[in-house]
Amino acid sequence: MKLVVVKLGGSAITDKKRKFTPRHGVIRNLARDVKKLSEKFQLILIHGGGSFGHPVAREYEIHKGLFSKKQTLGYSKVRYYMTMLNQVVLEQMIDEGVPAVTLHTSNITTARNGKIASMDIDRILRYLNLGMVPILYGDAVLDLERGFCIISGDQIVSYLALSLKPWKVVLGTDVDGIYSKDPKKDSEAELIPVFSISRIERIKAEKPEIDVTGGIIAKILEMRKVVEAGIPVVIGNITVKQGLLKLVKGETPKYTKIVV
Ligand code: IP8
Repeated sequence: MKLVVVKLGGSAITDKKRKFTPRHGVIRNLARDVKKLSEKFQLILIHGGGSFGHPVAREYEIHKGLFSKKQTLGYSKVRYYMTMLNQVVLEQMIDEGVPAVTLHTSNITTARNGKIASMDIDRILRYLNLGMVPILYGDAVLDLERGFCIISGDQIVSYLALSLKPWKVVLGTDVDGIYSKDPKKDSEAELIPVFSISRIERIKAEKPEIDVTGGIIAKILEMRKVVEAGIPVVIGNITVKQGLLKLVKGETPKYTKIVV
């Protein structure tokens, strides 16, 4: 079976404008797609933080590393709210009959200077080999230099992709792909069907204020090594019905393929 690494973006699975608000309908549809896909593909799911992880990480500046004792409560809170979001995702998967299993990122990952230093990939592979669907998520993790930090879902995606060489990487979000301008603010924004990482400076998308892991620009840069390794990376809308299903199968007319 072909392996597909899938990111369920925080902007798709949560309402980013309302703290701690999952988009239940979207998650349910995603679980249905995952159920169908799991019959043909091996899948690893990684979800983002959305309005669960980011506001708390930002409030306590967890992404900047440990510099004040007060942040330790913030670390606890990030972990708490991310587990809460993960439970919502996991519950829908299980309800749809997907044998999903969460590997809490923080428990299998160590970072160094804000980057993944090590991850227990063997554990992920063992679940895959049992025919299960591992789920990880962007999380607060221990950092060998900074005490702790935030590891984005995109970092996990690229780390796993480089280690496991999947057939495809699918980045699911709440818009059709990468645009010439911010599609939520500018009606003249045009979808870019093939986006070359070397032209990154051309993107006009503004960095969303609430995203501690750097928004779309960080996302694209994180994928550089993945596309350089020859692994196809596509980004598209998973908030529409069968959005994920079609993106994985390559049946969607609107999406962005990221190239070197
Ligand atoms: O939403 C970050 O993951 P992302 C998760 O994939 C936290 O950037 C805890 C903010």
